[in-house]
Amino acid sequence: MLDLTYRGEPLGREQDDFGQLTRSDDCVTDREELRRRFEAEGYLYIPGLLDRDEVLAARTEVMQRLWDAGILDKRHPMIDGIALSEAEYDGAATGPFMPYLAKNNAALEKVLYDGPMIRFYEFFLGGPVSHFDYTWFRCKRPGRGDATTPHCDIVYMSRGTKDLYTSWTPFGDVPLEMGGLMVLEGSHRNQDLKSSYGSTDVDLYCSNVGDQDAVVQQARDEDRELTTEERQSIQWNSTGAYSSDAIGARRELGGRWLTSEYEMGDLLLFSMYLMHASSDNRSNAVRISSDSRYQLASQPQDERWIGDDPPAHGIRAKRGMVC
Ligand SMILES: O=C(O)CCC(=O)C(=O)O
Repeated sequence: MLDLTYRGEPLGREQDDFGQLTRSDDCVTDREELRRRFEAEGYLYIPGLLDRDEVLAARTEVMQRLWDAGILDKRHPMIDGIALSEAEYDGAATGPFMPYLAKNNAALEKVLYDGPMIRFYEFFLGGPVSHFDYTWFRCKRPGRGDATTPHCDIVYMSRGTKDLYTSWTPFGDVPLEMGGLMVLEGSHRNQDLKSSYGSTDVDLYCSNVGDQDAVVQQARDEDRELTTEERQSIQWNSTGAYSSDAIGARRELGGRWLTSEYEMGDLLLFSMYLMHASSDNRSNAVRISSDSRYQLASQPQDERWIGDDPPAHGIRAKRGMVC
């Protein structure tokens, strides 16, 4: 693990800087033990929980879309997901976050919202579950620009129950050099972090500062999104990322970055308060994965992520607050 990098810099130099995720495939039928581990670690890493053939079917659909979009190198089999080199790539994709890969993708929905995934959550949570309709999908191209910045999910989805769970699902094998997800050991138990950064909301703005309320209201009246300039002029409650530096975040907060070599069929689920990030993709293939959210059906949902056309972080989600 010592040669993992974040934006080109070594993530650590000592063995103590990194660790391996604890596996929980030994206790998937023991609810009490699952709950105990989740409370203690803030995550459950369950290799092989999902149906590998179903995951492969979803991968095939996503790779077809990336192939058609001109992101893959057509001198290699499509399913391998080999990326065009930086020099050959014409910038067809806008960035690593590509929710369109999840839209109208029945094979993906089967993996995420049916079968072993839902059965697992029903068992783990002890009742009927619901999930967000919105699915986050990422395609991390090789290079140093796409590593995920350290953050906790709560700042993006705290308007319903906080007893909410993220599933991070790789749609391909992810060797270490491909930059899979890593979580910051013990960060979910950091009370200072929880009550500061962890209690912010990226869609809240300061309504009592300058003319921000008027700017948001005008966009709403005109039924449009904020322009880049307008967005930049507003004082937001949170910018989302805890910092842009995974190396510095670990130094500040302590703990090790924990990760694993993931395989298709593996599931990593974690708490809203667990800090996570990813390292650089230093392979020659794209790393594709989704993140999806689950909760008990009886609890309130964050409406930004519900429905056929969810508000997401658009104008309908913005709310003023007195700062
Ligand atoms: O896949 C990644 O790099 C980031 C995923 C993430 O932020 C999440 O699952 O909440």
